[in-house]
Amino acid sequence: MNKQDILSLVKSRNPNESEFVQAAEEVIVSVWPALERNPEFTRLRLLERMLEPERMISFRVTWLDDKGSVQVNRGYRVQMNSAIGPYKGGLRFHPSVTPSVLKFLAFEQIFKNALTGIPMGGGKGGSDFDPKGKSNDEIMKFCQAFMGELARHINHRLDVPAGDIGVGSREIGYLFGAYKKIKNEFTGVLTGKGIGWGGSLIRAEATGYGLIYFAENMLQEKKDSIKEKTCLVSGSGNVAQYAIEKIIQLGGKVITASDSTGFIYDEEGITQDKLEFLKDLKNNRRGRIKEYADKYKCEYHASLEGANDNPIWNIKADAAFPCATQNEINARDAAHLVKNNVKIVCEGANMPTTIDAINILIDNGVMYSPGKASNAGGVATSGLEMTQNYIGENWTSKEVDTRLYSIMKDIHQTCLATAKEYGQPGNYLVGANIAGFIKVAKAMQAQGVI
Ligand code: NDP
Ligand code: 2IT
Repeated sequence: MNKQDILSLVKSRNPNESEFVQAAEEVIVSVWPALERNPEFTRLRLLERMLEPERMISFRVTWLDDKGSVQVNRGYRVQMNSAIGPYKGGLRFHPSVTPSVLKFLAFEQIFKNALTGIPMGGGKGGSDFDPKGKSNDEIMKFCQAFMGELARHINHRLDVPAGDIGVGSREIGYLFGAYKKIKNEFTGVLTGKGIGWGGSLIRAEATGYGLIYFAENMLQEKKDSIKEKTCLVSGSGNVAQYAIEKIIQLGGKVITASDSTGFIYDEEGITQDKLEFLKDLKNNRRGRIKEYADKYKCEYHASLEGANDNPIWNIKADAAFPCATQNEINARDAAHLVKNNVKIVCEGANMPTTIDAINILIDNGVMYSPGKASNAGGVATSGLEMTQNYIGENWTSKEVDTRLYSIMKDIHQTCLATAKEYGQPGNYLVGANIAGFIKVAKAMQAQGVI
């Protein structure tokens, strides 16, 4: 089979799954040189095997809302690949969740987890449940109903979920409590737990901090740094908040943040005080980002229904960090970034850039890194949380942060070295995909046809 045959097979096997096909195409095209160098990988059909979930669970979640009405949602867990360790990956609660979205996320997670150097396989799960506008009690009842089924399919040595969009520390608490009650055991079956009951310091910060550590490493390659750079950040959730915090700490200036209703443009820059307001707004009061613009008297732009570009990416800056969701940078947005001389686009979200947009960035010399490399700090620190749970220790913030920094540095080096080895120096997409793929492929090869 050539790469077109594999892509056609993926399309015909997964009809109407555009997100999964997109993630698959990106990987198939970029790892192809590795298959050409290793005919055994092709004979064993390793890439085709990786494209098929080992197991996919779909279940009904029924719960009672505050009015006493019955609500029905769909829950899922995609157990994608366990060649190098237990399934590991987040849970997403958002109305846009479909099998296609979770399969793309689980597929990317295989390679991301391999890059961390920690033994973790790939998985992802979630529900089409919309947490927006729900009371705390409703969130708890939903989490309990969801875990009522998921608990049968996970444990700390088999599959360890964590947070993602719509699942933060509050939801992990309710999910963990439900699991413990059902199974009558206290184990590290979820990561992102609270400090004091098995959680790791720095896990909340890890994805955003790790992203900026990665960007700093990329910039160092050009004898440059984040200091004094003007930065665009999208999103205002977990990843965006801590990306902004680390940029501030390193002397950069962040001028945007967004949510699903619009974005703010704060020309003066988001300071630590303003960030604390944003954290409280999003994590506790669960309000809209417009409140930031009202308080600090800066520009606010509401999202335009049906718009074919995203105006946040047309603001003049040196660096861009998409930290909201998939496909938030399309070809037109990429053209705007190029026109404005943006030097670096580093993905905090998973697959925020379309394939056309990635090509435009790379062809125009913008430094670009795929989420599976630059956002791996979150899952890597989840791996550190699992290790602490297994050995019964709690490491200090400094210890975890030092490990996180060194993991991001190693991933950066691995990407660069692999890209060079395959004749595409500086191409982080090729480096990340091939390095992750080879690690998993070798494990599958050693474990036989299963
Ligand atoms: P959160 O739920 O904390 O925040 C998500 C943010 O993105 C919110 O500001 C949300 O706005 C916005 N958003 C979500 N969906 C959309 C949409 N369809 N259109 C526009 N804006 C949207 O999630 P995280 O910060 O955890 O996740 C953000 C991204 O990072 C995701 O791609 C996730 O997969 C990825 N990621 C997360 C990791 C983690 O450890 N949490 C690790 C690695 C990657 P609103 O408030 O209006 O919903
Ligand atoms: O996309 C991701 O890497 C995450 N949502 C974090 C997964 C994890 O298990 O910590």
